[in-house]
Amino acid sequence: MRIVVLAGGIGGARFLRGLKEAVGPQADITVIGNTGDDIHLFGLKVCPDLDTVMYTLGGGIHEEQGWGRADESFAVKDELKAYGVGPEWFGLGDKDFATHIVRTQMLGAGYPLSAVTEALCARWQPGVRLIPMSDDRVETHVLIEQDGAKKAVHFQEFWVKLHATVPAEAIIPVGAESARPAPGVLEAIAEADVILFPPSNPVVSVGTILAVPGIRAAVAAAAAPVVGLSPIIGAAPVRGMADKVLAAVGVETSAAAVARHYGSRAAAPGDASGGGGQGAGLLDGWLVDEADADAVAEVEAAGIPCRAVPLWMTDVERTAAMARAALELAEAVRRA
Ligand code: FO1
Repeated sequence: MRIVVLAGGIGGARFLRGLKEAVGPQADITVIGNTGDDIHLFGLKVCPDLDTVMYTLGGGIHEEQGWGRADESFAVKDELKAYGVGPEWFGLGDKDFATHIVRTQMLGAGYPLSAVTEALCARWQPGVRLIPMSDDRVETHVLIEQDGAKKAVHFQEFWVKLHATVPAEAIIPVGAESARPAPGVLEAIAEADVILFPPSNPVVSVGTILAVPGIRAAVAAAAAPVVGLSPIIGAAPVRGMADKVLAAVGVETSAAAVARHYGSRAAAPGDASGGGGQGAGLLDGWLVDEADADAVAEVEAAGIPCRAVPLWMTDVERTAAMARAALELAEAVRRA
């Protein structure tokens, strides 16, 4: 079975670990990774979400943190600080630096990011095919108001430095409008047997991937069923600060509102329940947590078959059960 997953960082990576456990080594999993979080620091290109997926599936992740390397040291960061060179708020460890040096060196030699990612994965053997959404530069910026003035800051500055404590007024995937899907992205979507949206951030992770021209349309037109898992349980994100960026796009922090935001593939064009106001909807199925069982009827009323199952990714076995539930729902809604 060919499974395509549109993934952000920590939530996407942890879901993928459960998915791999659920489907076993025979399954063919292609991960289309968000690169809107990418940042250039100290002359190096850092790809947090690609690396989080690669390290998590390759056994090198700092488990508690969810990003960066296990058993990390920070000698380079400390030396940079001694020179007065920052930013200090972004924690790049020594082992992690090596990844960014190799990536930047290969990019400088003319390799596209997709080829570089493949080369890095040759070391980590994540057991999936990891493709960046685009080889072109896309950088998510967040419009905020500070000291009475509006300004756009890099997503990492909003997320890590400001801890998303300043209201986000708009999310801008800079460069997305002229980016092209990386080689293999559209083909993987068209040839997939199942497409999954993991419980990643619907705005700055999955939303940014869908903002690359051609990807949203490919998902909407895919022969495979598209099933998503809610990143919201109750009125709060499973992890991270998804609520802060959902507000910026006018979406309530609830499992049902996120489903409506993605929209139903079954809804007729122009139907208010389909497409989140952005054209054709994307979902054939949606999973909410048991705590949100009340939302099932609301999601189904929007034309999206929905089931309530446990969605806390507390360990690999429970996450594998979530993945199985998503695949079962995909089978149940598969078009004849
Ligand atoms: N997240 C933090 O909260 N603080 C950090 O200092 C930090 C550094 C960092 C370095 C490399 C990397 O791959 C990820 C890193 N992250 C850090 C995570 C990252 O900011 C976000 O969680 C993702 O971009 C959102 O998916």
